Amino acid sequence: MTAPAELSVASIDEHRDDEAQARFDDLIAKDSRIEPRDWMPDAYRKTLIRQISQHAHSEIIGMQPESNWISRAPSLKRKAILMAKVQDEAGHGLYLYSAAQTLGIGREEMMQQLIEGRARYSSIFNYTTPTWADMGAIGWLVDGAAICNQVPLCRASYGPYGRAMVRICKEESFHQRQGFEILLELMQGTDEQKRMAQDAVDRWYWPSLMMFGPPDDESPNSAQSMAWNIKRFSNDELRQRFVGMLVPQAEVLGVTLPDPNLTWNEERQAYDMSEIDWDEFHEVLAGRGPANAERLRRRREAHEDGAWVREAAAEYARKQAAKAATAA
Ligand code: BYC
Repeated sequence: MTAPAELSVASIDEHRDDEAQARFDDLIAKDSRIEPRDWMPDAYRKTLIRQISQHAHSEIIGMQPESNWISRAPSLKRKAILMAKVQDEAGHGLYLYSAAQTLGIGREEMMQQLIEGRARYSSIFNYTTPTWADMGAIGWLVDGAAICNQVPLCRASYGPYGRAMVRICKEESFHQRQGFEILLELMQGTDEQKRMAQDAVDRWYWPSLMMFGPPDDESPNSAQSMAWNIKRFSNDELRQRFVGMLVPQAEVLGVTLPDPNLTWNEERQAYDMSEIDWDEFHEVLAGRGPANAERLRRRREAHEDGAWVREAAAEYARKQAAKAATAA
């Protein structure tokens, strides 16, 4: 059927957009997946690029606080486990950069945004790791918070993101258990080891709660991301769930969670807790955390050190393509 003569090209395009939007809305309403081949609103694409690239950067920057301890881990076994964990984080970064690339952004562009300090990554990785117990606290608290936040993301409406999250979550559960086990061993050790474990928990507890993002009434992206089935629970809901998970685990470990107001509220069926220091959170986001400058400096250095690998890979790919073209 031909379009009536009086319809302009612009109105035909508008009609096509309306149809595409209706298809998109229908997929979201049915809780189905949006795939790279599907039409999607620009704002949905931008939101995903923002969240997935920030997530990828977090994984890559997140390698630093732990790799710092590989050479000093207390035994060969601990060294091997920590090396494997840090390698897993690199893998997570790569799945996530690949997922973001399906939305039309290049890897190089994302990397530039990161090393030029124009991209966000999780606030948690701007804290320092002065003792071995920090490896336990990162595994237990940071990976624990990551699992809480990321298990619902396995059902995110964007297919490549949700699928990447499935594997990432499996690996994160192992990471969380290894952190718990490091702390358990320290808590069964000497008084000094117990003090070291408690000190690490004291330093990482509040920053790990900040990983879930600002409170719901100050979270500009949540409502739209939830309407698009990217986020399934609000920042505060997940934070609350995380605290509920930690309390019994802290009892098993024998550590104290550093919040004097942490009490079970029978009526709400949830824990009451002290107010988080949001000024600290905003300082870290503004680049003024304890290790922001160091993390970016190290990332830039690693990027420059890796230039020859990227050049060699590109040259190899060029030669292979030339060979294939000659053969054809
Ligand atoms: N740190 O409207 P909101 C790991 C930003 S890696 C920094 O609530 P949204 C691991 C937020 O980006 C774990 N920035 O945002 C790796 C937004 O800024 P813009 C990383 C934060 O997106 C190695 C603004 O604040 N996990 O586990 O709806 C070793 C307003 O926030 C933070 C992920 O990336 C923060 N903590 O919700 C070990 C999970 N919080 O972009 C472990 C995926 C908020 O508007 N991401 N901001 O300028 C998410 O689930 C969501 O993006 C968030 C924030 C819950 C983090």
